[in-house]
Amino acid sequence: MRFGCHGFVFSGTFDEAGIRTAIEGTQRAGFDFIEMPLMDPFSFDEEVAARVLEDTGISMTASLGLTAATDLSSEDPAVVRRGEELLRRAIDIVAHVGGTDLCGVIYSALQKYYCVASEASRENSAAALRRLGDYAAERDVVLSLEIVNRYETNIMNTAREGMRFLERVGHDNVHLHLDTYHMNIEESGMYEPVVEAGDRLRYVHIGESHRGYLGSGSVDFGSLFRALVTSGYDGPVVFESFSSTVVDESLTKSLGIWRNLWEDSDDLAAHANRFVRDGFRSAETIRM
Ligand code: FUD
Repeated sequence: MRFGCHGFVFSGTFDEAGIRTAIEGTQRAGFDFIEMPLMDPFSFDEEVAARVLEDTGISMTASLGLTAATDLSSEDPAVVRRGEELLRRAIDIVAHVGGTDLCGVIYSALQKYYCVASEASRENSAAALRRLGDYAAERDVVLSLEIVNRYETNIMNTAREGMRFLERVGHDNVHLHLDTYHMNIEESGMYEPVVEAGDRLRYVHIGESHRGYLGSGSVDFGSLFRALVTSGYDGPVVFESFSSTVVDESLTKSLGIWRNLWEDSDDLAAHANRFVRDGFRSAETIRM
């Protein structure tokens, strides 16, 4: 199992200084890799990232949430085209730094919708993901669709709905990404969704119910760790947390990050690294 940390734990900006801050912080906390948020991949300097990754011995995955202007599930073909262009750029960055995964809300905008997703929306998103699945596979990058709660997409909110959407996509390079923060809102428990996703589960986010310190909220991590160990999951596991201390213009608004849940990124991340590794170790011991 590989353990990683989301870049927003350390920085809200990803210019040269922000990239360095995020990667070095991730290394200091003891993680194996960083999940780099690529909300604006066109302004991201992959040469800088490659250099800092090499210096620190840390590897990189990436994630993003699309916006209304790049929504793959839009009924406007021009918007879908812009979304595909942005995602191809993100895939190129991941491939350039030798990464293997791009995940997140890469099938719709990361925002509240005010209507049920139409058949055309679902179909546009699925068709675009089939094309992107090919593009990513040619570059040895795997795509995973993050299941988020009802206030952040209208395409799917549970692992079961995610599996149905994957069937529609029908591409073996497009998988599921589960996140405990969202599961805690939408699922009936932490165990079943992992079983339902089976071998299509490729990426896991570990986040608390309030997105702060692990263990200080209401997420049942014990069941989640047991489910992952029992199912033989061996993909990336990433700590994700948000506080008003670290601000990204668009994400802060779309995720409603108004509260200050922590100020010390180093302490938060080191605690999370221990929490997740210990959690998996005890789940493995129980299994033996
Ligand atoms: C959004 C979320 C995140 C998001 C990612 C983008 O609620 O959970 O995982 O997709 O932070 O980098």
